[in-house]
Amino acid sequence: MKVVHVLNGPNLNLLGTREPSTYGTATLKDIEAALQKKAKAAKVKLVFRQTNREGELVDWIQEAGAAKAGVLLNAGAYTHTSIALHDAIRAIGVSVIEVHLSNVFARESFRHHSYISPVAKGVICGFGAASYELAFDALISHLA
Ligand code: CA2
Repeated sequence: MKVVHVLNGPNLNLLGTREPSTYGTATLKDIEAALQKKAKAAKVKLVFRQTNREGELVDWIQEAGAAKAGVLLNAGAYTHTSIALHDAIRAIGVSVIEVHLSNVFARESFRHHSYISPVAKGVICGFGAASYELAFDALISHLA
């Protein structure tokens, strides 16, 4: 059975409570429920996690590598700062798709650079909660 790990970084636990004009009204639970439904239909095991800690994301990326799982990663603001996440993705040799709710390129210039993109299979951003679903579909067809 294919396994997909969906890893979410800092502040994404606040989704649906603030800044709806930037991040939409769906909560992280709503996004997880939509993905679990798609995973069930695709007969994929889905692990969905969120943390505010950079090192925990590194641990989870390594775990995904050990499990040979595909990864959807929304690293939040660590996208723009973390060489540790870049190195972890490089090291594991499984496919990682970078996901963002917002179109980071239409926002402040400090969000235009990503340490994840050069080591990701691809990037999906700007479609709100649907970014996760689009990324899931892309990962499944890539893994097939
Ligand atoms: O658009 C995305 O998904 C981001 O990864 C979200 C990050 C941001 O730093 C990235 O540049 C783009 C921020 C997540 C914060 O989420 C919040 C949700 C609700 C209220 C406040 C923050």
